[in-house]
Amino acid sequence: MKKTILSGSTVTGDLTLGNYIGAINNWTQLQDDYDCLYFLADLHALTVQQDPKLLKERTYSFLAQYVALGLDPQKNIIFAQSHVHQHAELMWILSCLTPMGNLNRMTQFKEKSEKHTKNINAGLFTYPTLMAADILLYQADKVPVGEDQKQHIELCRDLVTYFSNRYGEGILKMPEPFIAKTGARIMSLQDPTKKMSKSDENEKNFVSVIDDAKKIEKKIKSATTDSDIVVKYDLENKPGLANLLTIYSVLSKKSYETLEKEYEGKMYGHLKGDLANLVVETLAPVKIKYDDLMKNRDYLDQVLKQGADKASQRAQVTLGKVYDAVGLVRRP
Ligand code: ATP
Ligand code: LTN
Repeated sequence: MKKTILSGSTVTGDLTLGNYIGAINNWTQLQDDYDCLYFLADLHALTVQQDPKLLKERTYSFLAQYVALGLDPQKNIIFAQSHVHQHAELMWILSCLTPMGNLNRMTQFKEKSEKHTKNINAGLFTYPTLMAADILLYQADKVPVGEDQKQHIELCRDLVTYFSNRYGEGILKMPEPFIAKTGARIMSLQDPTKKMSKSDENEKNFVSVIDDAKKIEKKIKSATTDSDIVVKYDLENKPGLANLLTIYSVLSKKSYETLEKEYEGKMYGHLKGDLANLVVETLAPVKIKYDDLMKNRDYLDQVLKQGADKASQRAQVTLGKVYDAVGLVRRP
């Protein structure tokens, strides 16, 4: 029996190099050896205000980005969260087990409520409980995410313990986070003390996986670095350069040491130029595939339908067990 992997991305903005390196690049590497489910977190997107038309469009766009980045719909179950109603239902049960204190500790909530001061809604606060439902419905063993999601997965693990203590062991499986050693936290290009984020209002801070070559080049070349001239991975003193070296290292599969040697005696500008070329080369085929997929709505709908059918079946098995365990009467 293959182990189960589940992950997803919130449908906001366009996927960035951070999402690719921290998450989706790892998802594609797991698709042959694991039983994988990857979803479009459209319900999560509603925690910040969305234009309804744009959200619909973006859901298709995200699906096309997933597939263009290498997720094969034949090997993985790919689906939209809102197509499987069990997510919201399990969330309710888990909400009744989630202590307010645990949610209060979530750093993402603190950051997002500082950013969206006019829309601090209950959904933004309880979002990690919905994320726990996403994971637990499919009895996932591992959840491949970037560093920023570690705390949410910890909450999910706590909820499994609370649930098992109250209603019995073996109904919900304890998941593990799966966080890559390199690239789990790609930083903003202009401010390397902040995480690269696809909903950043300054687009110079991120490279989107569907940006054109010109944009990519400009953004990488104007990334903030220090005024020194020695190419060395030093996270504390040279965070901007360290970020570029991390991107370089993951995309080229070369170690920091190898890169440092290659750039001995060369200027930062040289490295930036080469990195820009590497990013362009990596993303050019993605953009071609993406444009092609976006012209084929029928195909995208077919992927969504197939994914929703398979995911719903599995989700219902878990939800049935949970409803039973907590004492809800089965519908006669
Ligand atoms: P938003 O700005 O809308 O909050 P985001 O860029 O943080 O979006 P998510 O949808 O929250 O992206 O994340 C999707 C996946 O990408 C998650 O597994 C997350 O951990 C990972 N991820 C997000 N940003 C980064 C980053 N800068 N470096 C590495 N991984 C990241
Ligand atoms: N919260 C995640 C997206 C997400 C997720 C999940 C990731 C929602 N549900 C379940 C892994 C497993 C984020 O990246 N913002």
